[in-house]
Amino acid sequence: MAPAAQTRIPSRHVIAFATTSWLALSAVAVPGVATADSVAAGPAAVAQALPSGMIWRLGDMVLQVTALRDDVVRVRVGRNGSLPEDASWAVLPAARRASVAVTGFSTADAVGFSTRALKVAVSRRDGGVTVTDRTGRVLLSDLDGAMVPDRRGDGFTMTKSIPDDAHYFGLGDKFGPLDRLGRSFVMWNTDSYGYQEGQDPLYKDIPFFIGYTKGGYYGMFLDNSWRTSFDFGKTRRGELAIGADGGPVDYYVLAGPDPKDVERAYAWLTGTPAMQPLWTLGFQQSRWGYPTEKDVRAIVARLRHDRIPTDAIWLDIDYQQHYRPFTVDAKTFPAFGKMVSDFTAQGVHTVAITDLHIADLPNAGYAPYDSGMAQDRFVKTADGKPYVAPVWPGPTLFPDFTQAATRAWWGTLYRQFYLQDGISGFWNDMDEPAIFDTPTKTMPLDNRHRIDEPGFAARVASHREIHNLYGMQNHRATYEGLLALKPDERPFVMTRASYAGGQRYGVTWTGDNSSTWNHLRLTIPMLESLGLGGFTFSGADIGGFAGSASANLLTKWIEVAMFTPIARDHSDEQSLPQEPWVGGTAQEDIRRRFIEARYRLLPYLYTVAEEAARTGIPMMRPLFMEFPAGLLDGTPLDLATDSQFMLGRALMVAAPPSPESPGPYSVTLPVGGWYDYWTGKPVTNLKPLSLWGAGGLFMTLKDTGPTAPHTLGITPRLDQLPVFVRAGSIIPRQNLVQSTGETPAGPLQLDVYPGADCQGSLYADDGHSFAFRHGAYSRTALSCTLEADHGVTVTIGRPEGSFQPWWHSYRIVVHGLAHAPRGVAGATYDGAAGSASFVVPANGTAATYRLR
Ligand code: MIG
Repeated sequence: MAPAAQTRIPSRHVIAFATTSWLALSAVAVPGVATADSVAAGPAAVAQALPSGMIWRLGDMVLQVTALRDDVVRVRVGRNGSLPEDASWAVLPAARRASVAVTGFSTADAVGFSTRALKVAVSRRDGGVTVTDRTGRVLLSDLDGAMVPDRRGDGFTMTKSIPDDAHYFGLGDKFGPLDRLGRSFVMWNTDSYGYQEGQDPLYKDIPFFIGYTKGGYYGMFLDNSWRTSFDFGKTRRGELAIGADGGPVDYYVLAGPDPKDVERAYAWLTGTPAMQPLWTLGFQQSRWGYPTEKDVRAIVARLRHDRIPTDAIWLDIDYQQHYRPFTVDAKTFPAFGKMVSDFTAQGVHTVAITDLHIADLPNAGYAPYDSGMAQDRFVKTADGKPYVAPVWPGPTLFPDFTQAATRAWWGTLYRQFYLQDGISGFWNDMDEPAIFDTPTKTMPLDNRHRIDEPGFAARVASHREIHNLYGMQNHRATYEGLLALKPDERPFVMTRASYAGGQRYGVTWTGDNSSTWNHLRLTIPMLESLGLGGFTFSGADIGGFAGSASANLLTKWIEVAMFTPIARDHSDEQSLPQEPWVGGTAQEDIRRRFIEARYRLLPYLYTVAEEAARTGIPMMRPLFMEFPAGLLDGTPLDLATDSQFMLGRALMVAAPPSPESPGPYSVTLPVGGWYDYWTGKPVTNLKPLSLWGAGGLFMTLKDTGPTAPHTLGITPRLDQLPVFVRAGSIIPRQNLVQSTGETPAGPLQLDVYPGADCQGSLYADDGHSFAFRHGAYSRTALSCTLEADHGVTVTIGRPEGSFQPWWHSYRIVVHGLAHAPRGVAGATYDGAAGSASFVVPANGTAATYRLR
């Protein structure tokens, strides 16, 4: 669905354009610079060779290609003889300024350069850019006309070729299959209550995708905040059309070919996700429609009474006076601060919603209005008046978050809640921004935002440019405001809208999903896609927001969600109750068991979370990220199943592809061997992998050896969720606690699943401060070796870092043992489980244990 303003110009016009304007070029040799093409002949020439790339002048168009690193190139196109403003809300300044030396080349057809990982060729004929990797694999290649100017406006469309075997992943919170091939998407942050499959656009703008072709992966990030569109061969087969209503042609190509390298490079460009406090990995309970303090207290009391491990209770707009942010309704919440501290005493953190809606309330003593007005902090209309529109509080003003001073002012509004009342985290909703009573659901496009941001000229920008950034800057203002108030605490802020790079400010969720089985199913690719775009700390409302979940749906949803990064049960004001006990004790028992499973897994979850925050590799991963070799010919495994996902390197969750169906399904088991997470036993009864297409069975993999993926037949049960452990993993676990604030009793458990390349990691820190940045963490490398005599050697490395974790001993449980092992004193063998366990001290030294 391409917006009208960016109609693609037919290619005959492109050719006409090329033969008129582009012929009139002249070569400009720059003294002192090793010119890639100083003797350029032909219609187009390098105007300037840079040590890290080149600049072309093509009539009034300018094309700059720069190598920021060997594996990251940036392409910019400007008009009217100049390049666009070199500024970004997403890309970190240090990344934008980075450069690496290139080697220029010149042929009869093209000029360009290569780095150690990439080659960029600009066609002499039409300026088309082709990016190739080291092996000659074409990653992105312009179809005729590098960047086709849309003469009807300020927009552009670029068209790149789609290789026959291509697939595309990413773009954030889109709601459909993981593979974007054959679909098109619009980036325009939109309040989308009760959205359904295929509905687009949704809440966030993350214009970054990972492409697959010829056995490898690469990344492409279009840094343009305007309304943009991505058409992956939907309108025209074989054509990837990327367009925008305005703003710069400014994009980055990330070499890969390993998808983890792409993720690391994207994090280098746009930042790693903000490390979250440990408690945010616990179970969180929320609802719109806990109308009084009494109701909220009753929910917390029941959670504790029913022994549902819980770390957070959320307060939606109900607690506010007339829905005015930063107020409390003293009638319905008479002892607000006391309530929060009572919850804290029970190990329950309070998270409060604080929408950006500053009520238009002159002379009423509403401090956010008074100080905001006095300081001129609000977005203006085209004719320069503060813009007022209806949202929750009624007539509302909108903070001008693209100004540093406005963000600083916004941050001060949290003082009472954060410093006095003891609220642990905040929720920024409606920041697309959503506006009531207007068909566009948002502000007039000519509203005026003031930009005050390093790299950008101080200028006034239209809402067209700022719309997709507004939520990100709201999120940032809150994050930075909390940091200013408590500089050594990791802020917890969840936003609904954002833009690329917003992961630096924390958490997001998938908005107003619905209580349907299809939503549960598609939550998996949606969260995976958010993770690919940096937003690894994401969740979907457990049970669904709009509508009412059946007891079975809620149960299955809790099961799956316990293996996703943020696990929050939330529902609409109109929905039937959706807490873990709804539907009776049989259901509650199943749900509790899964919530407990998550709490036992916390040492692993936290280790994976820290890895994500340090490297950018998401917690929740498509199979292709761990098994890039894919199917026979390299095809991503996820095409065979997008209801399976990896949580970290070691765990694979195989949610049912049709969760409402009682029918059996098959799970794809990638190469290497698997254990059942629940029993600890090796998975047997594997079958050769059969691939099904639209027309039925189209291929059965004949190779049944260990180098081929297999399938396993599953008969679904309400009380079970298949989870598998990759052979060659060590998973840290702990004894059950009711909240992350509680210290587990007994040793830390290391579950060893022997197999090839056996490894694991164990990370801990204080769970809430930034002391880990200065060495106050503990990271232990774990490994195991499967010996020729079927013995197993387990090695625990010497912990790195100065933090003293809570455990003093390890219980090592080695799975997959056919016989009682010898070699370790005091080991007990469980013949039925096929596992041996023994307890050893955790005394800060390295140790090796040999089981024979
Ligand atoms: O207009 O605050 O997505 O989670 O419960 C609805 C009330 C506003 C939308 C959020 C939802 C939240 C609700 N909000």
